Amino acid sequence: MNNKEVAQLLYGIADLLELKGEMIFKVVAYRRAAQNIENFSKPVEDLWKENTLNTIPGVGKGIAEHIDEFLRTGKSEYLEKMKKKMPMDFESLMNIEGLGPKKVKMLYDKLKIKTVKDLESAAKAGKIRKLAGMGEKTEQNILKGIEFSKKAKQRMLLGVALPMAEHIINNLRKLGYVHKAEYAGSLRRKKETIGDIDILVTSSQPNKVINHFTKMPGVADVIVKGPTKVSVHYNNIQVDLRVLKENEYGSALLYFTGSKEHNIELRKVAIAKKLKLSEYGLFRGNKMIAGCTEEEVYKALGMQYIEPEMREEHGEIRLAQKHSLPKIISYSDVVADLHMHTKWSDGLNTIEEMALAAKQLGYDYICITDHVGKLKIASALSEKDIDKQRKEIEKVQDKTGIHILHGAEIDIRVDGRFDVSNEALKKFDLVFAALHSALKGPIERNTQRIIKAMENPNVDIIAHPTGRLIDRREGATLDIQKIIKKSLETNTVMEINSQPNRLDLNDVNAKAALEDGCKLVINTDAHSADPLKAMKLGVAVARRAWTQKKDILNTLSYKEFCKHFGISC
Ligand code: DGT
Ligand code: CA
Ligand code: CA
Repeated sequence: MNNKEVAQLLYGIADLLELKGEMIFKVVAYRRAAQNIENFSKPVEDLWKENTLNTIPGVGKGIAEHIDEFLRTGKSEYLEKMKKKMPMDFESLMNIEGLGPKKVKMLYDKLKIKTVKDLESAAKAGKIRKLAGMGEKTEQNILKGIEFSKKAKQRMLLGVALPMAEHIINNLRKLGYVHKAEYAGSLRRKKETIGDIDILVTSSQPNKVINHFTKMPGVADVIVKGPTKVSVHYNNIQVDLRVLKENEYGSALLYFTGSKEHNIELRKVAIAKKLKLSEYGLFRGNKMIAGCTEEEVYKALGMQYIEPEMREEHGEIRLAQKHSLPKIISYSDVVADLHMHTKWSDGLNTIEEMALAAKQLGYDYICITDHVGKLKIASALSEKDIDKQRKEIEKVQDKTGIHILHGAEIDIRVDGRFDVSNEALKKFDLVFAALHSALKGPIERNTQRIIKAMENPNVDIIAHPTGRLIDRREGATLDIQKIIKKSLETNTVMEINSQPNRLDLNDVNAKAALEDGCKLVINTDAHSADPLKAMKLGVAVARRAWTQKKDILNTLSYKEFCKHFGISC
């Protein structure tokens, strides 16, 4: 069980307690413990084995007992009992955005709504708007939420699928009878969500590979099995494994990486050269002329190698034929992480712990950006603590030897103003502004909120510009062209946020910004040490947007970076 699963258990208990009408302090205690576990830098399972669960903030004896049972047995009697007593399909209803325990209870009490289907019919019949505190807009949002959850359920986040696929290929590569192993498909193209995982290996003993694979821990059931191909369910996602011969590995990797649209265009290029391209190789008549590696196939087609993240048939083939593809940013080009939180606001680690973790990842400099202002849910710092925090940052910088900038993340209110004074903002090296609430407002208002923030000379960066959460909410609709224009005019930079369910800006918006000449930054927004490792997800988005190293400001050296933002260092 990972930390997320344990946190999910406690969130579930908190929701049910709230629905039952338990005292609010009890509900809050469970949620706080869940949040801390989610962000905790060590696996809860390790602490459990060491008998030190109580070192996690907010985990007392009672909560530790629930975790113990859950880790021992894989479930919680307490939670199951409570669930059984609920008259409605509580879990599915809670998954609809905008519905919390209170609303679920009211919907049952007043309209006898038990399932998402009941909810959909009631909303469509206009019954929900008549309830106290609901209104027509809530009803519309519920319908949108139902649609969204239907779509979201079918795909998995890149950040969740990637470690699973890496685990599988590392396992397969260790087998003596497996030569090459790689993941293909949308995962290799690093799309933000993944339908299924495609794995390719080479081996002269396909039977043995397939038998080994179907017995791997995590494989729930085998969907179809053939001599060189098998599909299984692995931790809630389908995994297709194909075993290939050495000489066809490149053409198969090319084919199964896709995208389908890219493949179709490549095949046309082959046909124009009187060749035939398939997953089995590139052929002239019956003679195979390439297939062992992707590089040799592209070369034989008279073009440059195309990075997987660019294979979406967005003009990359034409450029590769002219040998004028841009050189996109590589996963090791980023030398700093500029957006992270510490115990000073809603983070879980100290400044020193974050600095040491960043140093270990090889960064030259970082920026600490705790929430500042009045945002309660983020335990924001008040203005009077800014100088104190700066002193600590200076101390940690001396001690750890990594450059640390003093930043802040501030909330853009509905009226576009901040709850922090300009005098206070001037104290920071970097100021990030971001939307955190009222994202459903009209496009004009949300666009204006960002524009107003950009116009403030103290604001340097707009964090996670749309505020979307891929699996939970759509985010603000924005007039991205207007925002791009303002970004150039005011030199305010937009962020690609690497949190697995944010990836915001997304690939499309990032590409639009770059094409107009904007610079961007890529950050993790980590709330504890471990999520600092998510940087590669943001870089993946940047690569899908055809970003070059020069477009990303946190590839600059510390000196050059400070010069760009006018920071004295
Ligand atoms: P996903 O799994 O929905 O996130 O997206 P993909 O791109 O991984 O799609 P998937 O798993 O159905 O197929 C893997 C690759 O195989 C796909 O990217 C391209 C190739 N492929 C699949 N079906 C076709 C097809 O009908 N025509 C062509 N040209 N290629 C295909
Ligand atoms: Ca796939
Ligand atoms: Ca597939």
